[in-house]
Amino acid sequence: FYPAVDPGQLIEKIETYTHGNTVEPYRVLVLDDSRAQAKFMETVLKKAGMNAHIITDPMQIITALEEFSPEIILLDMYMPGCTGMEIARVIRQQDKFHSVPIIYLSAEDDVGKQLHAMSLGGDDFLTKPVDPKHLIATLHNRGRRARSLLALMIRDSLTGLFNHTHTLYLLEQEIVRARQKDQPLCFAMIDLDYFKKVNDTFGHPIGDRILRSLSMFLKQRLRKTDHIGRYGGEEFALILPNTRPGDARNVVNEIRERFSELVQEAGDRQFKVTFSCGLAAWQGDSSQSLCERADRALYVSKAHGRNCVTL
Ligand code: GH3
Ligand code: MG
Ligand code: MG
Ligand code: MG
Repeated sequence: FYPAVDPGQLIEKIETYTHGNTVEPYRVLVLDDSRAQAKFMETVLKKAGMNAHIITDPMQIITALEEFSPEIILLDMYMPGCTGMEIARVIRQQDKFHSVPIIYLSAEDDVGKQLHAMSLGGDDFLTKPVDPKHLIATLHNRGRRARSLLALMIRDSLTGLFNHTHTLYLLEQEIVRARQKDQPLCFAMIDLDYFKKVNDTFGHPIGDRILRSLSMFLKQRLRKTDHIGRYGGEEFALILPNTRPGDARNVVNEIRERFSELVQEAGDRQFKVTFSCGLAAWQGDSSQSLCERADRALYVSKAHGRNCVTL
């Protein structure tokens, strides 16, 4: 059935359906042992503006996950040597792909078997022959939802900065990149000074407002390629790729000074807030060791009277 349909005829319908959206193409991994069907799927997905990666051998799944990092997975149910359900289980075992949408695509029309397959980690079941419009609509909906969930998962809700987990993930990534490109990398830990007193004196909502304003302040003053995370309560982490230690110190020091001069307001009361910073340059060590060195430098800044940067 599949190869008999001219994918060219589908373009118009699909384009109407996707409203010519200009979202970043969804990365869709397709596993189907039938080369003809896989090829057909590839054509349909590409016409719909998706980034399709096709495999026909189930043994390639691990490599494909690793290298392609799909956002959605389309799985055939019956293949020689294994079933789609077994593949779904392998995918679900990996933390990183725990919530990636898996859509079965099969000629299996026994509802009991379909439900069983879905109970083993699938999110949808589309019966072949599938209407391409239906397929593309399903992929768009699943993809959009997966992306918005992911965006929520990696951010801190108060400040909109990256959360602790994602900050550490980014640090790992940047260490890999710094090693590959043989570039410098700096990591900074920022901790607001006497913040408990700020809360006690002016109230928690004012404290929250200051956390948000420091976040904005950091965003405005750092480069697009830098990463800013809320490491903990009143602690922030800065990842500064391709930055030499001396330059990092100058930048952070200037931010520290400007921030310390901002006049904060609580009703008719005015006050100032400062932060301390510990900075560490990557020395080929692990992310954990880099964090520990930044943390120790932060401790030194606190011991030296706060409102300063230690490298
Ligand atoms: P130091 O200069 O030694 O860092 O003193 P500190 O008071 O900042 O340090 P401490 O760790 O004792 O207290 C941190 C305070 O930060 C505790 C808490 O009141 C405040 N804090 C942590 N998270 C939040 C938050 O989400 N909102 C607000 N308003 N305050 C927070
Ligand atoms: Mg098959
Ligand atoms: Mg603290
Ligand atoms: Mg503090």
